Amino acid sequence: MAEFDALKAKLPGEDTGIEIKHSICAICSPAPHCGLTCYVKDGKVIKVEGWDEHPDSKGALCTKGLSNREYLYRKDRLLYPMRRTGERGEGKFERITWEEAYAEIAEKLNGIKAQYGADKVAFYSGYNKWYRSMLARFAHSFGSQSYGTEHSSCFASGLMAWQCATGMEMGMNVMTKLFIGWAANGYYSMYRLPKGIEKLKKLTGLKYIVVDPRITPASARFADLHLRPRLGTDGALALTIANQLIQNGWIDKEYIDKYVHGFEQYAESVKDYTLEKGEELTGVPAADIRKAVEMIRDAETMSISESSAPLAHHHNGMQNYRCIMSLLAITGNIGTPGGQYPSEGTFSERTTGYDTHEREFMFETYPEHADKAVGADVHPLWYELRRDMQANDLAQNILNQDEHSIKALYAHGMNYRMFAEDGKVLEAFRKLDFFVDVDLFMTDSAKWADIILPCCTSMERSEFKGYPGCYIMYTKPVVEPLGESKRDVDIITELANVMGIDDPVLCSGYENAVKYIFRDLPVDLDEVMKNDGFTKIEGVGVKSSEWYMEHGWRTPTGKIELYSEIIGAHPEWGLDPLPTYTPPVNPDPEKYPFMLCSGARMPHVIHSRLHGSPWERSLMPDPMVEINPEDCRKLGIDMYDDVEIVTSIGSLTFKANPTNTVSEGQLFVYHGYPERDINSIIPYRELCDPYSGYPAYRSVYCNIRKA
Ligand SMILES: Nc1nc2c(c(=O)[nH]1)N[C@H]1C(S)=C(S)[C@@H](COP(=O)(O)OP(=O)(O)OC[C@H]3O[C@@H](n4cnc5c(=O)[nH]c(N)nc54)[C@H](O)[C@@H]3O)O[C@H]1N2
Ligand SMILES: Nc1nc2c(c(=O)[nH]1)N[C@H]1C(S)=C(S)[C@@H](COP(=O)(O)OP(=O)(O)OC[C@H]3O[C@@H](n4cnc5c(=O)[nH]c(N)nc54)[C@H](O)[C@@H]3O)O[C@H]1N2
Ligand SMILES: [Mo]
Repeated sequence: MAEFDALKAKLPGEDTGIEIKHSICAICSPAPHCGLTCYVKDGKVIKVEGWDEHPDSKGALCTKGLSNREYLYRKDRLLYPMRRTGERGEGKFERITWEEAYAEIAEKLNGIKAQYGADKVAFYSGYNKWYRSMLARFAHSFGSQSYGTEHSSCFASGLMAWQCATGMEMGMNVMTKLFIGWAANGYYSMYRLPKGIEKLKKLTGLKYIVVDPRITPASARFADLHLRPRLGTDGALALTIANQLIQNGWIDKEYIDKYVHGFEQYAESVKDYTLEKGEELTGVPAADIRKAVEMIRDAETMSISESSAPLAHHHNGMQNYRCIMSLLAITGNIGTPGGQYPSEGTFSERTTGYDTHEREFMFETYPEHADKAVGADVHPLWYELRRDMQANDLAQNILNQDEHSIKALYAHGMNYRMFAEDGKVLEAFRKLDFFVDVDLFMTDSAKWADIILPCCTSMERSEFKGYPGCYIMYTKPVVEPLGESKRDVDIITELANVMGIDDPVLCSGYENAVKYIFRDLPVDLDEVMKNDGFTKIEGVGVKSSEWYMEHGWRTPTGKIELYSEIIGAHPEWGLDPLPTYTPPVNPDPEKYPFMLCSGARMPHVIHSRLHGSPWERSLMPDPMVEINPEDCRKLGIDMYDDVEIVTSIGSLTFKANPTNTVSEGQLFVYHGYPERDINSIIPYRELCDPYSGYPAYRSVYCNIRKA
């Protein structure tokens, strides 16, 4: 009886046969990657909870993390390599061996290389980050610049803004006196951050401004001031604040003279942004803008959060960041104590506190003389700063069917529904000579592949994982990989070997590649691999902001550039070297009086991934549109009515969710529901950001009516 109870209670021990093992959650971005405690019995995970000793997450786990067991055992997990037997997209496949799969891929990709050139093969990675340095090097060593990732829509736009300003990438600082959560609702998208902020508010009297069109848990719980601009108008708001600060002399003149480039031109360019004009452009009452200006004036130090998506997903996306960052520059808050410290991802897209040779590893075999990466012609600033393919341009490149068109696509985690106007992506898939997709699940995108390869989850593999505070860990599988699934990195290595790629470092495999990347660090990775927990690398560090302030930033002028010399050197790009504002594009204001934001985060799902987990799906089963009750009244819409959203390229039906959290004239819809694919009605090219190439997922003019 006692034994029975212990088993039912899932207690670990010899009597129950339940073992405790540790891993990390890789369902969301590399920033959290929270620690998992897995209860394992008979080779199966039977329960998952937070890992208390994890140095970063310290036992915390969100709804998504708690569903790792469901995720691992999802019914549509891919278990074997497969070859397509039916039409593309039809979903008919036959099981093949790994040897057959590799041989066929090698023959096809090497054949395309011989006939059209290596640069006619594109390499793509979806959201997942851990194998990316291997995939990038694989693409480059094969001879193609066209390696691209979900960064084509996420995170990198902000990095580009910081690159223009300082040559470094982003980094925020909550140990400040005034924090602006600009498009930030961590309660849904970064669940550990708000707890820290709540604490700091109590301990240090931190002042907090939220800039968000909606009322959110963040605005309700800790905003001292909540500014609610209309979607996509943040640039105008920032420039209005800047002009007030300049006109009133509430700026740091000494800092500007010493460290900032282009202030005179900048001040001239913002001088028409009066409070009245700011209110007209953004919808934020002039008195509220004035309040924000005074809070900035009174704050000793200031830092601003770095949204990776909501500011970027607009026609003025990258410029929105630059406008916002300019507030830090003119108030002396970049690289100074309490202000914002630009920093860089040093390993697997995390700022770990130690430098590695990762970027060198990814780019030392870059084929400079190959055809430029896809998108370089349409989005030259993207190419200049990132050197990757702008994946949003891939579909059009293929559909052009000219001498620059990509013929084959090799992808890890392709989800066509992440792209705006994604019907075009399917059209492009149809035109490809060859398409390989590596995924965990039989996704709707995998169904279009010629060969599908099964990879495994974080719980079934080993990987090196770095955390801030100079930590490194080598995780251990808690269970055997399901079926014949393998680690992404082993698939890349084994394929590179079969293909005969002339790159001994890549072909020697992941563990050796990471040793190469870590070669100058005082740490023995063989020891790290033996260790079950974390290793702290002692006596290491990266160049500090103080160092850059003294020796100059990595910009053409060595200063913090309000006027970007990189953009200024290329008038043919038609881009503005100064941070400027242009409103979202409305193809027909009569027809499209509403503004749609698609994609603000839901706490329990992430993109395409968890809609297939019954647990998570049950929390918000129906695709809904949030709409202001006053708009509902005017349109005769009730709670849960079917309503149709119409854009310039199509229409889709959702359930109405009237709520005062959104303002009149604005609609919020969530992406990721396969049966209501909002990206199928979001136009790409005419709305996108010309600087970054990002789609304007969050400022789409549209109409709404009762269905
Ligand atoms: N309308 C709208 N669209 C958006 C956004 C929005 O806000 N609104 N947001 C954009 C943003 S910010 C992002 S980041 C993108 C994200 O979009 P995607 O990158 O498409 O994200 P996911 O659907 O999470 O993951 C892609 C695929 O990776 C697979 N996968 C998971 N783990 C692994 C693994 O370890 N290895 C391999 N090989 N595959 C794996 C998943 O099963 C899935 O099929 O969407 C963008 N699209
Ligand atoms: N639970 C969960 N967590 C996630 C994800 C997920 O899908 N689910 N996705 C991950 C990914 S890929 C990303 S990129 C991040 C994104 O995470 P965040 O950058 O936090 O993005 P969101 O939650 O989409 O948006 C934050 C807030 O911005 C507001 N917003 C929308 N448009 C605008 C605008 O034009 N101006 C202003 N000022 N505010 C605006 C929204 O109302 C929302 O409340 O989250 C990551 N974390
Ligand atoms: Mo993202």
